Amino acid sequence: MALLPILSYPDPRLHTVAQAVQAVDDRIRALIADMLETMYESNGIGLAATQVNIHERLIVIDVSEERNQPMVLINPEVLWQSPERVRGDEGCLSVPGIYDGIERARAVKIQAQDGEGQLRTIEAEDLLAVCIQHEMDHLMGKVFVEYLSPLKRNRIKTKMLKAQRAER
Ligand code: QAP
Ligand code: CO
Repeated sequence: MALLPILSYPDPRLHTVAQAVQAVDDRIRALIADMLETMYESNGIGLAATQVNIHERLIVIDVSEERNQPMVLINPEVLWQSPERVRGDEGCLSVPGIYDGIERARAVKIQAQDGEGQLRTIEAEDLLAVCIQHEMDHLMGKVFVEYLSPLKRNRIKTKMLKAQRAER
């Protein structure tokens, strides 16, 4: 197991479109373990492979209070999304310290392979549904701040670049 470095916005690699996972083999199983460890260590509720610079369609999520319900989504596809939408504050491990309101479908039905490669259908609502949509956006190269106004996005970009410069 290993902690993986997380790409920080506005790193252009966050805009890479991920490719399908071809087989759930030892390499993917090791990646899943490392991504879960990285997500828990960072106190995140979701992490997409894109964020650790692996451009394959793999997501880990745990929205439970106890942090003991890991969920692995491989090659996820949306089958249905509710017309009902909700607005809630989102954050992102790639945009630390930034939270803002984003509108999303309140519920989604998705199909994905689990950590064993088994195809499953998942119906999700509320926080889990929002988290799945947020993470699936990462696989398409989209970061949540891109839903905000250009003014807000540019302020966030400047703030992040300044913080990254201070780190070095
Ligand atoms: C996506 O985000 C999400 O700024 C997952 O300092 C977030 O795990 C979906 C985090 C909210 C739905 C609602 C962010 C940790 C974690 C930070 C995360 C931070 C430390 C974000
Ligand atoms: Co994110």
